[in-house]
Amino acid sequence: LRHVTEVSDDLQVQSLLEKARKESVSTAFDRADEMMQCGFGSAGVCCRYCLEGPCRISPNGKGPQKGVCGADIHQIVARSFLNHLTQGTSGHAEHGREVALTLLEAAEGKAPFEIKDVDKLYAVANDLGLETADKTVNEIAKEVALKALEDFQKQTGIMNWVQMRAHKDSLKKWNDLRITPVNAHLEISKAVARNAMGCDADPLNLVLGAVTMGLVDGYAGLHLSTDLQDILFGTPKAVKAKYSMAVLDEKKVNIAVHGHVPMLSEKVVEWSRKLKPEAEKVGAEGVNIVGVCCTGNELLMRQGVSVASSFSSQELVIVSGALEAMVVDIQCVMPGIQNVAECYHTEIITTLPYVKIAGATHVEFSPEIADKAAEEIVRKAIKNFKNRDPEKLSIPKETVDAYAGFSTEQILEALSKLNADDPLMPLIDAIKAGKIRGVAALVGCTNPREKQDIGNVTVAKELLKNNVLVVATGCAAHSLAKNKLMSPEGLVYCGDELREVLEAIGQAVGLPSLPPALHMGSCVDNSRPADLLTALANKLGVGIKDLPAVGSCPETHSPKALSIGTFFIAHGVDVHVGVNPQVSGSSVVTNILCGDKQEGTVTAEEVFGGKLIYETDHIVAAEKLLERINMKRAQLLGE
Ligand code: NFS
Ligand code: SF4
Repeated sequence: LRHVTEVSDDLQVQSLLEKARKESVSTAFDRADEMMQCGFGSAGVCCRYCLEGPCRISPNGKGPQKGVCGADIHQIVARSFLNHLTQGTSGHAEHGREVALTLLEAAEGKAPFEIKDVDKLYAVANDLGLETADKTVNEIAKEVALKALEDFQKQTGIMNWVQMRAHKDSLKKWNDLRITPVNAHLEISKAVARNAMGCDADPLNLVLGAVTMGLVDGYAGLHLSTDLQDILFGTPKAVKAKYSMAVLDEKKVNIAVHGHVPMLSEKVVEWSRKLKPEAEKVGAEGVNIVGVCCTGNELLMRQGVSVASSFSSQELVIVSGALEAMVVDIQCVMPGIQNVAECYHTEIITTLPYVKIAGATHVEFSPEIADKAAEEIVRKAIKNFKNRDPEKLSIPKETVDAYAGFSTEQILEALSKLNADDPLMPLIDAIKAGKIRGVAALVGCTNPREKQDIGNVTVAKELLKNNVLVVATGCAAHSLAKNKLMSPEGLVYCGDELREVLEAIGQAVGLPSLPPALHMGSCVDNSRPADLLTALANKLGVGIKDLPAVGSCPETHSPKALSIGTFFIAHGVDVHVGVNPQVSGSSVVTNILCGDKQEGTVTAEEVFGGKLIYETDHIVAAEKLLERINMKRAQLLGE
């Protein structure tokens, strides 16, 4: 097993992992050491798509070079890649669909949610081309919800959210390539079908299919979810919150909300406040909600709820011995949490009919019964408080302050203090003058095989030092926050010129400064950086591919990150991944995704203007991203 200092950069995580090991509790970090990674799978060269197989092809040329059906290594790798993308995309599409249904039920008075951001509702309705005059808020909300659901139903045309949100140059490119999605379910189903034995066997065509998945993810997943969640729960505004395992409170009933969709967790927060008197009756001072993964990000952005853990250390929240319940919905929920919970008093509560864990408690959640379910969950946690074992209690001490809540709307509002008529201008001026060299989105996860936080933080610091504006989402944002990159304290890591810009904007809105990294939300909120880039490109009259903008995903574990990354590449944005994307077995697929412009070959860079950069050395990765930023600056500004 790795020494705890090799597992995470976070001292609290290290000490909790030590505790887990002492108590003989298995966690993902240790299982990662015990589980050998299969060389064939790592290269993407094994196929289990039919019962003639499984077939695997050795990239070193030894052994059979074709599967039983005749598929070669490139065809197999391309299908594996499309399969990953389909996985990732379907998660986000389900997320979007669930939110759309909730909005519909809320608008019809069937679910106990209200429209919190009426302005955003009107803005989205207008963008969709809906008539709003003489209609009530609920009538408009219902029409918006139905438009969203069309993106899972229509059989011709293109998705409403693509039409509404895509930059026109990008959309033209996708239409020319005939890869623009019609509806999310149709495309996901088609992707599964084309990947089956005896179907699509053209690596380039399969990769283009993967790009369609990226677009489904980007619009039916990211944009649709963000828009509708903002309408239902409010568009985030700058908010101060606390990070680290130390946000657990010894004196309170602790509930961790884990997963992705904010419907349930928003209600759990509401009921934790309502049931405070009951918590007091069992000797606690109240109920403390802490976030894990992206549900944590959603609550942080809108409610300022503290965040305990990112993905890879989720089990260690339980090892603190201080957690009465962990309530989960979908995605990134390790089955391992149940085994860990059985070693402590924590109750794992699953909530959706299609995401259950053997041994866990199940409290079914659906929008109509949101209040009843949330009340029952909080009551269970309160009841469990008496079972806490003081002997097993170990809550780390220090929390870190961080600012979050930087929706595109919030960023524009801050910029409008510098230029009320044209809020984007101060940003564009700073980019043109080189005070901001470019924009980087630090996104994605933490991965138990990687040393936690170090990749996310190293890449971010290198970019900041070189005056690149950093925005962050997902679990990567968590790494940055814990390392003070989301508070003015972290300004020391910025180049002088970037620091001046951040201070000027911050002071205009009454803060000492903007933080070095702007927290834009959960992974579905990667729509927000995309919106910001679209606005910048429109203002400059160029395509998104022409902007000095990059994405970086140093520590991902999730196929969702690959589909989000592909969404950005389809816009011509270069995307770095620090973890093996499992395509190395095919020189053809690798060249399409990562290759340079080269005559006679088709590469993402040539077609879209951006490529995939796979680099495990964090410093080198940052250098490569800077190089790309400088190249795009040279083309855009003639530098
Ligand atoms: Ni994104 Fe968020 Fe975290 Fe990765 Fe998982 S929680 S949706 S996939 S691990 S950032
Ligand atoms: Fe083998 Fe072809 Fe079947 Fe895959 S689809 S398992 S390569 S025979």
